[in-house]
Amino acid sequence: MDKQKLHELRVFAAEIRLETLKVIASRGFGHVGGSMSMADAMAVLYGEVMHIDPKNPRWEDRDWFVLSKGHGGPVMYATLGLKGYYPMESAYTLNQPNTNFPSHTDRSKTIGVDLTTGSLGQGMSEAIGAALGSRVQNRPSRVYVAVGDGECDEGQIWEGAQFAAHYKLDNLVCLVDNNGRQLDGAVADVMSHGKGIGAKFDAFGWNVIDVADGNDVEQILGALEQAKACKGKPTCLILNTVKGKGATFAEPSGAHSSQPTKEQWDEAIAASEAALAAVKNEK
Ligand SMILES: Cc1ncc(C[n+]2csc(CCOP(=O)(O)OP(=O)(O)O)c2C)c(N)n1
Repeated sequence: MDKQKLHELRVFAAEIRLETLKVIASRGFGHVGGSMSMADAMAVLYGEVMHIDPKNPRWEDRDWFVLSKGHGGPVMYATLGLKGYYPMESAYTLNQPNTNFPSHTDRSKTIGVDLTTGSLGQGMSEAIGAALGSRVQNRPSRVYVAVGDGECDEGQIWEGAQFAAHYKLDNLVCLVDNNGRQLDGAVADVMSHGKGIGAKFDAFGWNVIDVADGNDVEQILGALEQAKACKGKPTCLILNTVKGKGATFAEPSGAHSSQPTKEQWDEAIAASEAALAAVKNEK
């Protein structure tokens, strides 16, 4: 794999982490955990894999991204801002009155958000509709949907999984943010997934790829390339990630949402800036 490209993607992921923190810090509290775990996948999707045009966000032949775990809005706002969909600073109004950056992603408010989410499970169905619609209209668009492992408790995920396999939607990729935690504890304690989420998607007829380190851009990129080559079935990536990855106050506990003190915010942002500088210096 192209070393320079991987380096760029690592830098982009570190930038996304820093901006995600800044976006949430502007409000003082929010969904740090499930935003930070997704930063690397966002970097690979928006930095390399997806066909998009930030100057023409509703370009009809674009690839689509649906953050079905819509509470991770800040990581999406960081990514889109860094890609130039809007000035990054405008997202420092997270969840404030009249903002275009609500805590959960909303296509009617934020430039570059393809579909509205927040009620867990629904984004999967929306993404499937987009993938089927794209095929019916003979468009080249591929659709990427990110779901949480806690979100996979929703029956709607599995109705969608059955539908997508039946219609052989090979233009659909579901990325499971398998960080092991949901709102009020470990996924295994709240509602265990038996033989695992990957085994379930496999049973529904999907192509399943386990990404051992879902915070490693090289592994994510390799898996997304495999997904593109798979014909006749949708692909599911199990991204084994760390909730809160890179946030000094959230990573140790894997907290779902956080309201740190000013000192904790300052410490986290300084650490994230240092991490970005270190990645930039890597060969
Ligand atoms: C239908 C529905 N039920 C409950 C919620 C409240 N809720 C928001 S996030 C969350 C936990 C999600 O856990 P997971 O999917 O693992 O997200 P992650 O750990 O990746 O942030 C819950 C229960 C919701 N948004 N929608």
